[in-house]
Amino acid sequence: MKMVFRWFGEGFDPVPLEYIRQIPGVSGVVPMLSDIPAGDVWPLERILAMKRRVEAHGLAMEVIESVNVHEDIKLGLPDRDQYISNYIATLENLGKAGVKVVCYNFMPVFDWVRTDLSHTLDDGSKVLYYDSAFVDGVDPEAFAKRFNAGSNGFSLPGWEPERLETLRRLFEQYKGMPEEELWRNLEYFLKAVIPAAERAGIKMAIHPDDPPWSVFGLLRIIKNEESLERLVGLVNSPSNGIALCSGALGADARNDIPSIVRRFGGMGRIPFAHVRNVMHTSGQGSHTTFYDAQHLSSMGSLDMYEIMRAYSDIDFEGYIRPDHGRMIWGESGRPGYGFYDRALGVSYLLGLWEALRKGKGMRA
Ligand SMILES: [Mn+2]
Repeated sequence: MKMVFRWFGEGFDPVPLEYIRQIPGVSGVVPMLSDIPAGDVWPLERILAMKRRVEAHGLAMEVIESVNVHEDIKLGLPDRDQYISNYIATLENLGKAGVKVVCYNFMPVFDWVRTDLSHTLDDGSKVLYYDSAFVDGVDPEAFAKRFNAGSNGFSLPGWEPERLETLRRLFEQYKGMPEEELWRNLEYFLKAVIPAAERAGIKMAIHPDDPPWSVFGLLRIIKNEESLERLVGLVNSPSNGIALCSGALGADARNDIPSIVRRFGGMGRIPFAHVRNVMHTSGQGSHTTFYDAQHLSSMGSLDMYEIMRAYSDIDFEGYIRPDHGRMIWGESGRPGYGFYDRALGVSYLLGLWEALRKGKGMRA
């Protein structure tokens, strides 16, 4: 297992590489070229420059998150072939730079969705919070404005201001699309991209939809064990994998994360893991609320020991990172990506890992 840490790149992340290097046990960062729009090719020189910068800080750059999929690919529009060939060119360049895993998602229009980016807990810390009442029946454009207003000046993946202008058009385009059509568009994309990923020595890792249910009437298809089973079957290759996010899937209490880890990790289809907790604050049903909690089992609804035990049982050799952290200790930064709480998450996960490995008579 290799512990890594999300980093949005120079000028896009207030957390300096110097700080990340000081977190005990972190061997690399998971960066992206944040200024390149979805659909454009990532130039090799830019990738290599980022890699040099990361490595100059004693960190590795073997996982990229995210190379975003252009909406026209998800919509299955005629110009998707051009965007797919651009995607392949990006994978080739990333492969040349030694990248091993590329995380992506196939969520229409938006990346992850929360309704409050700065919800205060009893201890004064701020968390990402979701309340279905603010999503159901609310105009998405007004919602997006409210969302960005609470993001401390940072634009969030999938919610960039320039995308908001086309929001209404995108909603029109997805209107009435059956689930099966989105699945067909995903299959078309993977059948083209996975062979190229194999040649480039890259494992593609799909991030589950977050939350794993429909929002604003938009389709969400990567949401449970059944959909992951279908996903890995679309193209039978180790390069067609999953970025298993315990928090994204765990927002739905019906998802048994340790069992999913054992099943797909045991098949070698989890090259990358996001391990974080989530607190269900309502019954699951017509009105759902949750927040992205502290990493500890005792602070959320997921049993993190059992999740890490599942990774230990399959002798997980992939990359792992903490995920959405709280804002604590006076920090202000990118919502969900504060430095301190994610660093605490790293220490906790590594502590669980050491105990589990040594309990099995193995090295941590
Ligand atoms: Mn995640």
